Amino acid sequence: MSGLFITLEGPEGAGKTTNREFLAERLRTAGHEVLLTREPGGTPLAERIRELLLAPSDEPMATDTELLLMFAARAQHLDQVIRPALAAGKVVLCDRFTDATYAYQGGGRGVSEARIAVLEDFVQGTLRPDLTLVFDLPVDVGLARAAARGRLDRFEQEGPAFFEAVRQTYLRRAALNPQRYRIIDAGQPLVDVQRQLERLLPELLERQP
Ligand code: Z5A
Repeated sequence: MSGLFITLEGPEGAGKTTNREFLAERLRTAGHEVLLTREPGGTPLAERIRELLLAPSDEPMATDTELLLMFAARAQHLDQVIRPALAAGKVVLCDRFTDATYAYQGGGRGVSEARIAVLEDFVQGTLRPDLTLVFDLPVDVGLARAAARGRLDRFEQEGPAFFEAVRQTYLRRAALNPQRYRIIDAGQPLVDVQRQLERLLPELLERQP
């Protein structure tokens, strides 16, 4: 694979969606072909799985069903979008990936890391992101931002303890592998968050294929 695989992660309302266009634009300006995508989703079929995952429902979704649907959507996304783009030498900028599974299904729902790792190896083989930006912010700030947007999806209906576990899982994973992760202080005003991203750009560009 000759491209570069960058993932954007973080708890609820951290600003990944707000900032991904900003990053993509900067990378394009520097002359690189950027593919912007997201999980769960990124292909028509995977977006249909996303709808199943996010829609509130009277029938509780079993934890293993949720876990397997995440990886089913990911398998499709990898096959149709991510691997071909990396093979073509593109920069793939992906809003959430398998770190979200460790954070939400692992930290949040209590699935063991070992169980997730089995599926990660099965679906991804050896493919891992080259760089992961973790947009970090206090849970109450993120939840207030999400609530201000209106109707809550199935995950957003969880309580603060769930999101605190999600946040701590991201921070722990980042601390264990500082080579791959960069923490962005996403609790700051947007202009300051983007200043932090600007400062990271030379490093991102250095890693370019
Ligand atoms: N999920 C999972 O469980 N397991 C997995 O493996 C994967 C995902 C891949 C959908 O993800 C859900 O899937 C997600 C985890 C689960 N559920 N949750 N929760 P998603 O990424 O599509 O949904 P999301 O995390 O809910 O995205 P989000 O809440 O939209 O967060 P965001 O993209 O990081 O934030 P945003 O939309 O850019 O910003 C939120 C609001 O804050 C918005 O009104 C902005 O204008 C505002 N904002 C952004 N930055 C700032 C600053 N700096 N100051 C003030 N206001 C700001």
